[in-house]
Amino acid sequence: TKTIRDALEEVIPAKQARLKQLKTEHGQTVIGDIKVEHVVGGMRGLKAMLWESSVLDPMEGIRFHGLSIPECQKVLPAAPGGKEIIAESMLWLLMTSKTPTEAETRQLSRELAERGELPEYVVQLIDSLPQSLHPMTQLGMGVAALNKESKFAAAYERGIKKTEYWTYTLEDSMNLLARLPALAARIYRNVYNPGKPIPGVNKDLDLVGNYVNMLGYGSNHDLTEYLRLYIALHGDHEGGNASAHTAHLVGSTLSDPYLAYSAALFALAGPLHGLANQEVLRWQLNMQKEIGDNVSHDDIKEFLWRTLQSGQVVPGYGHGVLRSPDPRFMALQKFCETRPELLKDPVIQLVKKTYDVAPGVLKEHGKTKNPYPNVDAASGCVLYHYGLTQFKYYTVIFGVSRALGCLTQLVWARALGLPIERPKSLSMDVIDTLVKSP
Ligand code: AMX
Repeated sequence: TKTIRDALEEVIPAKQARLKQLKTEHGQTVIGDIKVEHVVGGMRGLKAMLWESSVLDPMEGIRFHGLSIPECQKVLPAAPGGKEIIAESMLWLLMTSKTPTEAETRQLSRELAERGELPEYVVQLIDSLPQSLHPMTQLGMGVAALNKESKFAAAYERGIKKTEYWTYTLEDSMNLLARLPALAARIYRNVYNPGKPIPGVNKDLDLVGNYVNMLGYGSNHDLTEYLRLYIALHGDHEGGNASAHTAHLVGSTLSDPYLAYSAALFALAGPLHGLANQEVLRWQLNMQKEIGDNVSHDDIKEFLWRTLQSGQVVPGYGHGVLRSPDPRFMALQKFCETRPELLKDPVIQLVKKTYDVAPGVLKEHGKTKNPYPNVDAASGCVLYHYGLTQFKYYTVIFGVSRALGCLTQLVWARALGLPIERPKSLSMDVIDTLVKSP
């Protein structure tokens, strides 16, 4: 059976040739304008970055190498005994642009499991951190510390050719992906269940199967399936979002994948980005506390207006690119619809009812360009239902997932020889001069 490395090796030459052709034939072709609003508006909409593994359409949402979420759900292999996409089949698709076979997926699961134990010094580091340190800070620190093991950094120090960069980047990426579950599970154990034994990595389980097992929920098949789907869906969301862009920027300095991904995690830890999923649940539970369970749509509307009038954002709604309901939100809702016990859960019902009215309220409020839910509006309530109630931990799960896309890009950035990122900044004086005589 082909390994992911074999599969990558097969597709790299054609992509390298394609990029070379693009550069020589179209290096000077104009594909967009730069306006002052881009410079002062967070570069929203500016087409300025190469990212192969996924493309986000404002209306349709994400496609992974051209495949929509429902298409991925049809073609990507699940775990034995499961139905949902798993991290390995998504990783294979992102890395190679090909759909893996069942055998390739199983082999990748085994390869990751074999690399999955944490080095002792990282265990000690994590165990030494205060219990009250935010789980995301701990995750970022643990990932950064793993760079002691970096094959890329060691090879670079030895002196390697540019054409070899990607192979060491891949090696680091595989080790990092493999170790994220043990790292993230250790953080969960230390913060919420100190002293509880953590099972070792089971070589026969998939990455998320192992993660859930180490979190202490291995006997819950539905939660395992939910997290498989969640982690596959959060894996990649094109390149411009803050975490992906950070990984790409930091990686472009030839900083190793551990350092690059650690930086990405600290971008993910912001409330406008990944931390939104913790914020959503906190907000929905406040809503429940204030207005109760069996509430009318009007009660929710009122609560929404109170949030907006106090100057806060409605967490889980709006998006930098999307202009329609996020298909990841829809896929997670669908997961609930097939399980009657989830539909009966008061918090899940509240999330659904909020979705019925929030777009209308946000449209009337008139500020956000996208009044629809993003993935975070739905992701936390199901975890909460299954007993994973510590919502400060939720972004860590997102962080385990987003490595799929960020690390894929790092491998490709090195395979394609992409340069250090260095956009031009302007002062207001310079902008003034430019607008007077463009
Ligand atoms: N509630 C209230 N106001 C909102 C809003 C929301 N959910 N979303 C956007 N707005 C406001 C903005 O704050 C901005 O107000 P301002 O003019 O006073 O600064 C105005 O609407 C225009 O913003 P925008 O162009 O529509 O959005 P953006 O691209 O600047 O920001 C995002 C996108 C996601 C940060 C924003 O929609 C937001 O803050 N949403 C809530 C937090 C959230 O759910 N984040 C998760 C995003 C997905 C993810 O990364 N995991």
